[in-house]
Amino acid sequence: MTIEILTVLPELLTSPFEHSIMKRAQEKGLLEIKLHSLRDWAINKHGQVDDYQYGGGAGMVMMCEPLANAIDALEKESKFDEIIFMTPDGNRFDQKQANGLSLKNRILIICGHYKGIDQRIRDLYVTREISIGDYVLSGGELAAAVVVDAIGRIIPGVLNDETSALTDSFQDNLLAPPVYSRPAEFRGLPVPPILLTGDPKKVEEWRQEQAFLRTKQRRPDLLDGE
Ligand code: 6GU
Repeated sequence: MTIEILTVLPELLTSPFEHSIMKRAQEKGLLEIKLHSLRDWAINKHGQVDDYQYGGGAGMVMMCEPLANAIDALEKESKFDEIIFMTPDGNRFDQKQANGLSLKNRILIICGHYKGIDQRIRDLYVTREISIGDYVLSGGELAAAVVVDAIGRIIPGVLNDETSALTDSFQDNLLAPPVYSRPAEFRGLPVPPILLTGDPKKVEEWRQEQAFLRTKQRRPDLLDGE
C-alpha cells in the first residue's frame, strides 16, 4: 500500500514513520509513505500557496491551483483510491474507517492549514474528510500521522502474533482488558490470581469479562452497537 501526503510542512511528518511498527511496515515492503511539499506547486517564486478569503475575514485559505496541480501531477502515474482531506469538520476517525482504509492500494492525504482549503478542491477531488476528534490542531499533519499509524499497523502482514491487532481496544467494539507483567506482587498489589493459573480458558473468560466491565464503565456508548 502507498500513502502519499501533501503538506506545506513535510518536515513535521518524517520522524513519526521512522520507528517501531511503521518502520517495520516499510522495511517489509508492505507500506510506502511518500511526502510531497505543496510548495513544489506554488503559484510564484515566493512559494505562495495560500491567499486571502473572498468575503473577508481573518485567516488565509489554501488556493485551488497549487492543490489541483499537485493532485493532477501525482495522479499522472495512476489514480488514487481515496483522496482524504484532514479537517476538524470532517468525519470523526475510528477503527472501522482505519480497517477499511488499510485495504486500499494508493491513498492521498491532504493536510490543511490556516482556514482550510478552497471549497472547490473539496468538491472536485476529495473523497473523504477526516477529523481525529473535537478539538482544533494548528494543521492537519499531526492528525495525518495518527491516521497513517492507525492504518499502517493493521495492513495484513505488518503485525505478527505477538503484536496482533485482534486484541486491540475497539477491534470488537470493546476496550482492551488490563494487562500485567512481572513481578507477581508490586507495592502490595498482586496480579489477579486467575492469570497465574495457567488455564488459558479461564484466562480468556476473565479477559472478556474485564473488557466488558471496563467498556461499560468508561465507554458505555460502545456497547450500544454501531
Ligand atoms: Cl484533521 N485537522 C486539524 N487542523 N484539527 C483537527 C483535526 C484535523 N482533527 C481534529 N482536530
